[in-house]
Amino acid sequence: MGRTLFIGDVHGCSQELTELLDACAYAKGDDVVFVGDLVAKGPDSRGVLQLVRELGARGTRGNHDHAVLRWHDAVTQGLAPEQGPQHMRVAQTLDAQDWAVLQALPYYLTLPALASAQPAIIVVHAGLVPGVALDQQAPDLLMNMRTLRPDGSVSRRAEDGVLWGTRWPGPELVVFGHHALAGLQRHPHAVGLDTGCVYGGKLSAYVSPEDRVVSVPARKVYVPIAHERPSGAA
Ligand SMILES: [Mn+2]
Repeated sequence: MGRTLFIGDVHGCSQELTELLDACAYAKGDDVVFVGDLVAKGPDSRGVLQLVRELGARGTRGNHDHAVLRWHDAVTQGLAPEQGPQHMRVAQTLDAQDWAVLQALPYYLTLPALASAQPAIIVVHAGLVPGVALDQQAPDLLMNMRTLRPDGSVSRRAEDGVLWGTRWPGPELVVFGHHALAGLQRHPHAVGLDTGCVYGGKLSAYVSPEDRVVSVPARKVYVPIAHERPSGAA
Protein backbone atom coordinates (compact mmCIF):
# COMPACT_ATOMS: atom_id res chain seq x y z
CA MET A 1 0.00 0.00 0.00
CA GLY A 2 1.31 3.42 -0.92
CA ARG A 3 1.92 6.18 1.51
CA THR A 4 0.54 9.70 1.61
CA LEU A 5 3.01 12.57 1.74
CA PHE A 6 1.47 15.79 3.06
CA ILE A 7 3.60 18.78 2.13
CA GLY A 8 3.72 22.20 3.81
CA ASP A 9 3.71 25.68 2.32
CA VAL A 10 5.93 25.54 -0.78
CA HIS A 11 5.60 29.17 -1.94
CA GLY A 12 7.33 28.61 -5.25
CA CYS A 13 10.34 26.78 -3.77
CA SER A 14 10.48 24.14 -6.51
CA GLN A 15 14.05 23.04 -5.85
CA GLU A 16 13.37 22.33 -2.18
CA LEU A 17 10.18 20.50 -3.18
CA THR A 18 12.18 18.16 -5.40
CA GLU A 19 14.69 17.65 -2.60
CA LEU A 20 11.92 16.94 -0.09
CA LEU A 21 10.38 14.28 -2.34
CA ASP A 22 13.82 12.67 -2.57
CA ALA A 23 14.27 12.86 1.22
CA CYS A 24 10.91 11.08 1.61
CA ALA A 25 12.02 8.45 -0.93
CA TYR A 26 8.94 9.30 -2.98
CA ALA A 27 7.93 6.42 -5.22
CA LYS A 28 5.15 5.87 -7.71
CA GLY A 29 2.09 4.78 -5.78
CA ASP A 30 2.65 7.37 -3.04
CA ASP A 31 -0.06 10.03 -2.88
CA VAL A 32 1.05 13.63 -2.54
CA VAL A 33 -1.21 16.20 -0.87
CA PHE A 34 -0.27 19.87 -0.46
CA VAL A 35 -1.65 22.06 2.32
CA GLY A 36 -1.67 25.12 0.04
CA ASP A 37 0.27 28.31 -0.63
CA LEU A 38 1.90 26.59 -3.55
CA VAL A 39 2.65 29.93 -5.17
CA ALA A 40 3.87 33.49 -4.47
CA LYS A 41 6.81 34.93 -2.50
CA GLY A 42 9.32 32.33 -3.73
CA PRO A 43 11.34 31.91 -6.92
CA ASP A 44 9.44 29.43 -9.11
CA SER A 45 5.67 29.25 -8.71
CA ARG A 46 5.25 27.85 -12.22
CA GLY A 47 7.75 25.08 -11.59
CA VAL A 48 5.84 24.07 -8.47
CA LEU A 49 2.53 23.91 -10.36
CA GLN A 50 4.20 21.82 -13.05
CA LEU A 51 5.45 19.38 -10.40
CA VAL A 52 1.96 19.22 -8.89
CA ARG A 53 0.65 18.14 -12.30
CA GLU A 54 3.42 15.63 -12.88
CA LEU A 55 2.83 14.06 -9.47
CA GLY A 56 -0.93 13.93 -9.99
CA ALA A 57 -1.03 15.57 -6.56
CA ARG A 58 -3.97 17.01 -4.68
CA GLY A 59 -4.02 20.01 -2.41
CA THR A 60 -6.04 22.62 -0.59
CA ARG A 61 -6.29 26.31 -1.34
CA GLY A 62 -3.99 28.68 0.51
CA ASN A 63 -4.59 32.38 1.00
CA HIS A 64 -1.88 33.18 -1.54
CA ASP A 65 -3.22 30.71 -4.10
CA HIS A 66 -6.59 32.39 -3.55
CA ALA A 67 -5.16 35.89 -3.98
CA VAL A 68 -3.58 34.94 -7.31
CA LEU A 69 -6.89 33.42 -8.44
CA ARG A 70 -8.75 36.57 -7.39
CA TRP A 71 -6.37 38.65 -9.50
CA HIS A 72 -7.04 36.37 -12.47
CA ASP A 73 -10.82 36.52 -11.95
CA ALA A 74 -10.82 40.31 -11.79
CA VAL A 75 -8.67 40.73 -14.88
CA THR A 76 -10.63 38.22 -16.95
CA GLN A 77 -13.82 40.05 -15.98
CA GLY A 78 -12.36 43.41 -16.97
CA LEU A 79 -12.30 44.65 -13.36
CA ALA A 80 -9.53 46.38 -11.45
CA PRO A 81 -7.88 43.72 -9.25
CA GLU A 82 -7.64 44.38 -5.51
CA GLN A 83 -4.57 42.22 -5.22
CA GLY A 84 -1.18 43.90 -5.21
CA PRO A 85 1.92 43.54 -7.37
CA GLN A 86 3.13 40.42 -5.54
CA HIS A 87 0.20 38.37 -6.82
CA MET A 88 0.06 40.11 -10.18
CA ARG A 89 3.67 39.11 -10.90
CA VAL A 90 2.87 35.46 -10.21
CA ALA A 91 -0.36 35.56 -12.18
CA GLN A 92 1.37 36.98 -15.23
CA THR A 93 3.68 33.95 -15.45
CA LEU A 94 0.90 31.33 -15.44
CA ASP A 95 -0.70 29.55 -18.38
CA ALA A 96 -4.02 27.72 -18.76
CA GLN A 97 -2.67 24.47 -17.30
CA ASP A 98 -1.38 26.35 -14.25
CA TRP A 99 -4.71 28.09 -13.73
CA ALA A 100 -6.48 24.75 -13.92
CA VAL A 101 -4.36 23.46 -11.01
CA LEU A 102 -5.09 26.49 -8.84
CA GLN A 103 -8.78 26.61 -9.71
CA ALA A 104 -9.20 22.96 -8.72
CA LEU A 105 -7.88 23.52 -5.17
CA PRO A 106 -10.71 23.06 -2.63
CA TYR A 107 -10.87 24.80 0.75
CA TYR A 108 -10.45 21.45 2.49
CA LEU A 109 -10.00 17.77 1.71
CA THR A 110 -11.05 14.70 3.67
CA LEU A 111 -9.21 11.39 3.45
CA PRO A 112 -10.87 8.34 4.94
CA ALA A 113 -9.05 6.20 7.47
CA LEU A 114 -6.96 3.57 5.72
CA ALA A 115 -7.25 1.10 8.58
CA SER A 116 -9.19 0.88 11.81
CA ALA A 117 -6.14 1.96 13.81
CA GLN A 118 -5.67 5.05 11.63
CA PRO A 119 -7.57 8.33 11.93
CA ALA A 120 -9.42 9.95 9.07
CA ILE A 121 -7.47 12.99 7.92
CA ILE A 122 -8.71 16.49 7.10
CA VAL A 123 -6.40 18.76 5.10
CA VAL A 124 -6.83 22.53 5.26
CA HIS A 125 -4.50 25.47 4.66
CA ALA A 126 -4.80 27.43 7.90
CA GLY A 127 -7.19 25.83 10.35
CA LEU A 128 -10.57 24.63 11.52
CA VAL A 129 -12.79 26.15 14.17
CA PRO A 130 -13.48 23.46 16.80
CA GLY A 131 -17.17 22.73 17.23
CA VAL A 132 -18.21 23.94 13.76
CA ALA A 133 -19.27 21.35 11.17
CA LEU A 134 -16.81 20.99 8.32
CA ASP A 135 -19.26 22.18 5.67
CA GLN A 136 -20.15 25.22 7.83
CA GLN A 137 -16.57 26.48 8.21
CA ALA A 138 -15.97 29.89 6.66
CA PRO A 139 -13.57 29.78 3.69
CA ASP A 140 -11.81 32.94 4.84
CA LEU A 141 -10.95 31.31 8.17
CA LEU A 142 -10.01 27.99 6.55
CA MET A 143 -7.35 29.93 4.62
CA ASN A 144 -6.26 32.46 7.26
CA MET A 145 -6.91 31.53 10.92
CA ARG A 146 -4.10 30.94 13.39
CA THR A 147 -5.34 31.22 16.95
CA LEU A 148 -8.35 31.10 19.27
CA ARG A 149 -8.89 33.93 21.75
CA PRO A 150 -9.81 33.20 25.38
CA ASP A 151 -13.49 33.88 24.55
CA GLY A 152 -13.38 31.23 21.82
CA SER A 153 -13.44 33.65 18.91
CA VAL A 154 -11.10 33.08 15.97
CA SER A 155 -8.09 35.18 14.99
CA ARG A 156 -5.69 35.39 12.07
CA ARG A 157 -3.03 36.78 14.36
CA ALA A 158 -0.38 34.68 16.06
CA GLU A 159 -0.39 36.78 19.21
CA ASP A 160 -4.12 36.79 19.93
CA GLY A 161 -4.49 33.50 21.73
CA VAL A 162 -3.67 29.81 21.68
CA LEU A 163 -2.81 27.88 18.53
CA TRP A 164 -6.12 26.49 17.26
CA GLY A 165 -4.58 23.03 16.89
CA THR A 166 -4.16 22.77 20.66
CA ARG A 167 -7.97 22.87 20.93
CA TRP A 168 -8.82 20.49 18.09
CA PRO A 169 -10.48 17.50 19.77
CA GLY A 170 -10.16 14.94 16.95
CA PRO A 171 -10.85 12.16 16.27
CA GLU A 172 -9.84 13.32 12.78
CA LEU A 173 -6.21 14.29 12.31
CA VAL A 174 -5.97 17.74 10.72
CA VAL A 175 -2.93 18.46 8.54
CA PHE A 176 -2.42 22.16 7.83
CA GLY A 177 0.10 24.94 7.18
CA HIS A 178 0.06 28.76 7.08
CA HIS A 179 1.78 29.57 10.38
CA ALA A 180 5.50 29.86 9.68
CA LEU A 181 6.18 31.84 12.85
CA ALA A 182 4.95 28.91 14.95
CA GLY A 183 7.05 26.41 12.98
CA LEU A 184 6.35 22.69 13.11
CA GLN A 185 3.25 21.97 15.21
CA ARG A 186 2.54 18.48 16.53
CA HIS A 187 -0.64 18.42 18.57
CA PRO A 188 -2.59 15.28 19.57
CA HIS A 189 -4.93 15.60 16.55
CA ALA A 190 -3.32 18.27 14.34
CA VAL A 191 -0.02 18.62 12.48
CA GLY A 192 1.15 22.06 11.30
CA LEU A 193 3.66 21.86 8.47
CA ASP A 194 4.62 25.46 7.64
CA THR A 195 8.26 25.50 8.61
CA GLY A 196 8.99 28.67 6.66
CA CYS A 197 10.94 27.42 3.65
CA VAL A 198 10.52 30.67 1.72
CA TYR A 199 11.86 32.56 4.76
CA GLY A 200 15.00 30.44 4.81
CA GLY A 201 13.59 27.77 7.15
CA LYS A 202 12.66 24.29 6.03
CA LEU A 203 10.16 22.56 3.77
CA SER A 204 8.40 19.77 5.63
CA ALA A 205 6.30 16.71 4.89
CA TYR A 206 4.15 14.58 7.16
CA VAL A 207 4.34 10.97 6.04
CA SER A 208 1.29 8.78 6.64
CA PRO A 209 0.79 6.12 7.90
CA GLU A 210 4.40 6.20 9.16
CA ASP A 211 3.46 9.19 11.34
CA ARG A 212 6.75 11.02 10.90
CA VAL A 213 7.91 14.41 9.67
CA VAL A 214 10.66 14.82 7.06
CA SER A 215 12.22 18.23 6.37
CA VAL A 216 14.81 19.71 4.04
CA PRO A 217 16.54 23.07 4.52
CA ALA A 218 15.80 26.06 2.31
CA ARG A 219 18.49 26.91 -0.20
CA LYS A 220 18.34 30.56 0.83
CA VAL A 221 16.23 33.26 2.44
CA TYR A 222 13.88 34.23 -0.38
CA VAL A 223 11.84 36.65 1.74
CA PRO A 224 12.84 38.02 5.16
CA ILE A 225 10.28 36.82 7.69
CA ALA A 226 10.35 40.23 9.38
CA HIS A 227 8.17 41.38 6.46
CA GLU A 228 5.44 39.14 7.82
CA ARG A 229 4.99 41.09 11.05
CA PRO A 230 2.37 41.98 12.01
CA SER A 231 1.18 38.52 11.14
CA GLY A 232 -2.30 39.40 9.91
CA ALA A 233 -1.29 39.76 6.27
CA ALA A 234 0.88 36.66 6.00
MN1 LIG B 1 -0.79 30.99 4.05
